[in-house]
Amino acid sequence: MPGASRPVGGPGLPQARRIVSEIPGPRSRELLARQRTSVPAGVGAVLPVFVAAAGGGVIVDVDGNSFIDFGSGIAVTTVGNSAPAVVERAAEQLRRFTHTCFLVNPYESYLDVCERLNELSPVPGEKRTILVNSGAEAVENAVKIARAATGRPGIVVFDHAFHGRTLLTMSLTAKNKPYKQGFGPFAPEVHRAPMAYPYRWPTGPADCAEEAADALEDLLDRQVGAENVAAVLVEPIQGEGGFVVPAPGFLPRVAEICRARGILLIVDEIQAGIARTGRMFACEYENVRPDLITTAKGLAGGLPLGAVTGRAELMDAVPAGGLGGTFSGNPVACEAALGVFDAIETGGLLERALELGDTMLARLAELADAHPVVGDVRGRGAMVAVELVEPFGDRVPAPDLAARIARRCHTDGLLVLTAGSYGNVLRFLPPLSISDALLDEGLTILAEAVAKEAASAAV
Ligand code: PLZ
Repeated sequence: MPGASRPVGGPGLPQARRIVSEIPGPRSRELLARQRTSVPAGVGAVLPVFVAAAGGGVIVDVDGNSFIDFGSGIAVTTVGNSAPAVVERAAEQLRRFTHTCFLVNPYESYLDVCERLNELSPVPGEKRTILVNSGAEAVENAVKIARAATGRPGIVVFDHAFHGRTLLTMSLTAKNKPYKQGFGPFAPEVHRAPMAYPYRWPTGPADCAEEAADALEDLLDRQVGAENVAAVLVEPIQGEGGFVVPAPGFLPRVAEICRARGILLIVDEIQAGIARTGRMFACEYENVRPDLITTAKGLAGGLPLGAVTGRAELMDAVPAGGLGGTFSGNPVACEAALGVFDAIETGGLLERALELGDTMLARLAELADAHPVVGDVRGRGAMVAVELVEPFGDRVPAPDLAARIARRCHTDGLLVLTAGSYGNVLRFLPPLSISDALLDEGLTILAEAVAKEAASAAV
């Protein structure tokens, strides 16, 4: 950034959109050229501007452009980038000690994070939590624990699911390209059931929950054999799959189906959890009480931390030495997570997520009324999306239109992300620290981009 070699982020950054160069700008282009010769081509970037500072509701790049942030680093900086509560605690910890390895010498902040997650999570009864480094590692550990506790191998997942990029979690993920193509053979004992996706359910939304649950029962009882299944793993709102909110009643029926067969229910809250939807955990919306919950992303305000929280008797089924990792539950990340919990509580961030959601859903509903290409508007709290379809036709996915709208938003100074099995979903995940003014401005930029691109799509 010209004239400022060490910019400071956080809420003190000027909260304004400002575009001063082409996007990406000259300095970002230089860095991109370096990236091409130093980083493999398989690592992509949604908006390839290099970041100088971020905070509140903006991301400032190395050319001095300031973007409104509707992405939060994919639902990670929920409490804001460089949020003061996170920075202060993490910085103090950096000066005390950076690492001991919890398996070698434990430290108290790890326990504090586990106790908070045990208190807050809707898992019933006595609970335990293990900390890890990432979302994928949390899912891997949840599956290990479920298998050890039940003595069964099978895992059932859903269409449109995303659970990570490691061998097991990529096998659990639904979408072939870009996540799986060329990376097989995949982990065995993974079975897939239809997701209760109201907008795309063949018989319409009314019977979606019941019919999808019946299909799960059929898979368990007639194909796999329930006695071979350790766990059903489900996202309470599908993230990468396109912010699919399961038809109401589906998740409670999945829980019932599992309970009746001694199958564990693992809810993957990695994208939807930690205040994002206006509840600490998105499965609370349907009063679902999972056996195991995975969290990551928003948990430590940007530092790498994941967790599995579960019923004590399941978590304790693995003998000492069976779980762990060198960096797992790093003390700086633990302090950051404690800062996140404080920020959520003292900042009233659950309510703020609901407010942001109300504003977004209202504006997006207007957009859907005005433009038939906006086929569906859905989400909860600050986790909201629109699904784009061709102007003529029956819900034909429009991925090119989604990409064009996203690109127009980017050049106009609004960071939005795409998602969905068909690549036709625009998703909105603003940090909960965004101001009303920036949220409003972002939604106006989006509305203009949709209007312009929808007009050219209809020609
Ligand atoms: N489970 C529900 O959303 C990560 C992926 C970004 P990690 N989603 C963002 C990308 O393209 O790799 C995710 C998720 C759900 C698991 C994960 C995996 O979490 O921290 O990326 O491993």
